[in-house]
Amino acid sequence: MNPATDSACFTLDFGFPVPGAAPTNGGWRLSWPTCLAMGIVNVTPDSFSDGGRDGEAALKHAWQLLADGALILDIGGESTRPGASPIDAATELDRVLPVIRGLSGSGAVLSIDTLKPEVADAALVAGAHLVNDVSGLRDPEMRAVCAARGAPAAIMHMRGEPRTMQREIHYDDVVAEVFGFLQAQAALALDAGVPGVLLDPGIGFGKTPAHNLALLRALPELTALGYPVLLGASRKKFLAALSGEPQAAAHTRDAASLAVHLHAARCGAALVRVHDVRSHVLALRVQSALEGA
Ligand code: HH2
Repeated sequence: MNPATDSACFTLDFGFPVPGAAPTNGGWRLSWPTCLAMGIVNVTPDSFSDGGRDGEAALKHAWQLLADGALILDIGGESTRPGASPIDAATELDRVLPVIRGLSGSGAVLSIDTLKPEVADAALVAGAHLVNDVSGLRDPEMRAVCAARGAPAAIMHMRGEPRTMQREIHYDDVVAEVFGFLQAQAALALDAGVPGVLLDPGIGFGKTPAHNLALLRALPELTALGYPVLLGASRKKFLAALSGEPQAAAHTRDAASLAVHLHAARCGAALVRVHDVRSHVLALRVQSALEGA
């Protein structure tokens, strides 16, 4: 199947029942026909575009994103913006668990955005359905948690760690290195028993604007690998320069984000991770109609 041109059907496998998923031999499968939105729910004081949200505000925001048409909500308690300092697992759990518990049983598909296996594990027990790991399941313990709980994972490429990732960035061949890493990590995860994976090139994570552009232009090569692809460019800094307004604040970058995400959808991406769900859902529907999907 070539998701860029066929009437695509994206799938993600789970080891337990998930809202909207159908039973398969030994598991449950979530299927969707065209690129859809993963809504960002940051429960952080310091996220780069929408920090400052406490649990109650995050829950309200999450309900709005669902009403706006998000397929999945991605809930995060630790900012991974360039230069961000790490926090401990207890603090992260204090932030995300009330939101996950508040949404559990609501019919929403929930992703936990974390680097820590212990946070992923507690979030899955509390009602999350999949793990979004910006370090790409490099920690074998993270693969073990996902496998043991039957949770699929989003594998993202990041060079280094958030605190230092934008320093001295060098790749010999960014496309080959990033896509090669994702393919290798997908194989490791599936071998470890993780039921399904999404691949994400990690826009802005240890990459210059030129690296981001190269990866975006090469997206058809990533979708051709056959795994569902997730892309997150929402409000990221490189968009300000690309759109000719280098000083533009993060919350004014939604139009630029939409342009990148429509490109991703045309290249066969399965999901786009976005702040402004409503605009993306409407634009993706129009794009599908234009393509006759
Ligand atoms: N980007 C961010 C966080 N998590 N996960 C995936 N899979 N892909 C991404 O591109 C990605 C991600 C950073 O964005 P945001 O959540 O808005 O900011 P912060 O990390 O400051 O909370």
